[in-house]
Amino acid sequence: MRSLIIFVVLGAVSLLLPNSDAATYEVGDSTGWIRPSTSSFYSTWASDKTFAIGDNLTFTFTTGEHDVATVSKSDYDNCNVASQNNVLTSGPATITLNTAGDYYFLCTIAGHCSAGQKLAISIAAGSTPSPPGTSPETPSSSPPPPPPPPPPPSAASSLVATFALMFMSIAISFMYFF
Ligand SMILES: [Cu+2]
Repeated sequence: MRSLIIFVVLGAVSLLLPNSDAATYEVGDSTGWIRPSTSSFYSTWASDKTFAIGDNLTFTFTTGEHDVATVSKSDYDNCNVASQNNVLTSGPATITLNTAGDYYFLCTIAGHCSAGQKLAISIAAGSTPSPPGTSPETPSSSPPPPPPPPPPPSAASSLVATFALMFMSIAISFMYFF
């Protein structure tokens, strides 16, 4: 039972700590942002990655040969490259993923999107924002950080209670399954 309590407390604490490992992804890795030879190239590239709030996407391309437009889902699905107004035309271009949700990008140069130069990614609502300038996360070998000071009697405390309750429920369901 003691380990269960530790599990619950650590779980609640870890949710409250800022996530300091914002990642920068090179879209397409060494291939960069090009008109790919297979139309599924960028969906394959994204398929094994989990993006979080605060992460950056860097699109590496030669200015004038490609661009990066942030578009709606329907424009993404239909490769509608006309009259896009959220277009980055200078390569390389970096986009910070500041909010949870779905992101759709494409190249507006004729024929490129339909050849597969398009990228859709998704950020889960539960992913933790990463404030800039924070130090790297402490190694797991070091002792766990002290619990945070008691929060003021505000919405924050009910948030903590919600997390604790959530983890307690998870812990209880674990007890039933194992
Ligand atoms: Cu292009």
